[in-house]
Amino acid sequence: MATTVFNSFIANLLEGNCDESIAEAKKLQESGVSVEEIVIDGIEAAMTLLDAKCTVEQFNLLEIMLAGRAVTGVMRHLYPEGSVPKDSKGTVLVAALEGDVHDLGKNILKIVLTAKGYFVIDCGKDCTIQKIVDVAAKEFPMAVGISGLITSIIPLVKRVRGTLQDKGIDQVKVMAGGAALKQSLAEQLNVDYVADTVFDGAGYLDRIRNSAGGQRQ
Ligand code: B12
Repeated sequence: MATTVFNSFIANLLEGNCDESIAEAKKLQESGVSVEEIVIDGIEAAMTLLDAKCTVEQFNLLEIMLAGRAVTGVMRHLYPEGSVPKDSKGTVLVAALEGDVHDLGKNILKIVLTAKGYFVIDCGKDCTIQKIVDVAAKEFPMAVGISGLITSIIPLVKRVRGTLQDKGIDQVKVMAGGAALKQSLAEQLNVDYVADTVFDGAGYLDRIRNSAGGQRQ
């Protein structure tokens, strides 16, 4: 997809213009751009530019928060709550681990998985492994989705699956994603799958649902 199509959308996200960003997203949809492309080539690209803009010398928290609010507004437009299917394909826990306060990616994961038919329990950001274990012991999810934006949480990510298994919760798949984790291999993080995008993650869940037992990837 030619990036120029997204220029105005990205500019409005970066300016934190929520209404204008939603209007641009509508225009893109009307011109035939898919929701997936809007998320990957629009929202993710805008955040990468925001990253380049917010250097240590020029870190503007307000600017980042306003851009985050515009992203949330666009996601609510792309996936209105009424569009959620009634029958759940399975339960998925999502979390950002202790020490990681980034939650835009996790929230997008929650919205997209919900829209794709999964029942999502959001354990929040800065979430302990113990909390994930406690919730998993009660809810018997098919998978846990860890969103990681900061590399310092990698040692914690590596412990999630083993801790669940130690508690006898061994059927649950652990899936990782987010900018700090997606370059790693599943074996390096000790997880079952590393997703490049949220849609890739949803595809993995669909595949493990369809193959009884689900092969480890
Ligand atoms: C916005 C932002 C913030 C906001 C967060 C607001 C919020 N509510 O989330 C605020 C200002 C609070 C913040 C704070 C900090 N941040 Co910050 N932040 C960012 C920024 C600019 C964008 C992150 C983002 O939201 N991306 C957009 C989302 C949509 O992308 P995404 O998470 O990758 O998600 C997509 C996919 O990956 C996928 N996905 C995500 N998770 C998962 C999970 C699964 C299971 C699946 C299937 C898919 C999936 O779905 C999404 C759509 O496809 C990044 C730069 C960057 N380029 O990432 C820095 C960045 C992540 N931050 C960074 C840092 C260092 C910090 C701070 C420590 C800064 C400071 N010095 O105080 C603090 C505190 C961090 C902490 N303790 O957690 C560093 C991390 C460096 C590193 N490698 O560890 C980055 C990379 C900036 C940098 N280059 O230095 N930050």
